[in-house]
Amino acid sequence: MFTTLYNWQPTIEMRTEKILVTGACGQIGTELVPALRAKYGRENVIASDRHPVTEDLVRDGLYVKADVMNPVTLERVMSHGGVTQVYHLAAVLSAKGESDPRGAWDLNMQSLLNVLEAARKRKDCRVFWPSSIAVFGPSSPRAACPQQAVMEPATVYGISKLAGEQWCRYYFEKYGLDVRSLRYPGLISYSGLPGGGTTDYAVDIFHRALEKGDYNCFLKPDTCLPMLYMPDAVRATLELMDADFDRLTVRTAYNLWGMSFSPRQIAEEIRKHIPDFKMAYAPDFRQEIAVSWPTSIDDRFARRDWGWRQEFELGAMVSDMLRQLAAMKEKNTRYA
Ligand code: AKB
Repeated sequence: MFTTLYNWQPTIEMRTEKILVTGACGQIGTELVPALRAKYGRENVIASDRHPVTEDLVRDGLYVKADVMNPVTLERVMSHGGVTQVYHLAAVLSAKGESDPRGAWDLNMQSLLNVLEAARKRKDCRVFWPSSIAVFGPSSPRAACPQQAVMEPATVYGISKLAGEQWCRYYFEKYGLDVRSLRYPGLISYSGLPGGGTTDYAVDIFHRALEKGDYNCFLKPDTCLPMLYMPDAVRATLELMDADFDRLTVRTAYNLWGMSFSPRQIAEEIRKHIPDFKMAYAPDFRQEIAVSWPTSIDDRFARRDWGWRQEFELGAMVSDMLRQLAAMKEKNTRYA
């Protein structure tokens, strides 16, 4: 026994990851932070945002109010926390970005450059940054849009994501910074609410269906878009960040896909659970953004390089969303 212990040598050097999540109170952060805390330990994950905080994020672990637009603050937080991984989620989304294109560009680009630069200065710091299907535009293939396609985005958000992808690749090639990225489709979640996206209807619809039994959709009934359920999105993010460095062949951002559906199709699926659910349509400026995006995505590079497989299709996602939201409502009523 003693000899065995005496001879024991660790085969790989283990290091404790220290993680910083920016934009932690947004739609992705609200679900990614708990997943990271479960995986790495709550003492090793710092959630940060410049907005008022989500209560759970503060109660359940480390939280710092910080503005990622300030490079000095960012570098200080990273160095005090001994950060080895950054998940940079802060961004202005597609629809909101169109009301202030310059502001959206400044925030999306400057914050990314601040993160890339701060990570480059640290030794061995890995970065995750979300890109989006918004990098594609009207001239991209509509169905099964490939990893490499014509990209002429129609929104300032899309332009910033496309430029951001090139910055990520540049930092990888020029400085060896290990930046990893996914082109998320529309994300559907029950904990975090989206804010300012074109695909937000696919989340809002559940809240209205449960509260009022109806929904007035801002897209036309047959506008089909690629989507992904948040549990799949969180898993994809963790899997990409864990993937073998040598297997990654895409250093811009990986195409990612879960399912595609139109407002009419999701309404029909909701009606299987809430038969009286009523849907009306009042398309606005977001319709034009939606039709500039592909209807489905070819994610074979993600499947090949790091084994991506989605779990949820439309039916399973709708059942789970309704079950989770009903459970949350029940809990809030009980403890209110
Ligand atoms: C949006 O609608 O802007 C986002 C996205 C597709 O990136 N959900």
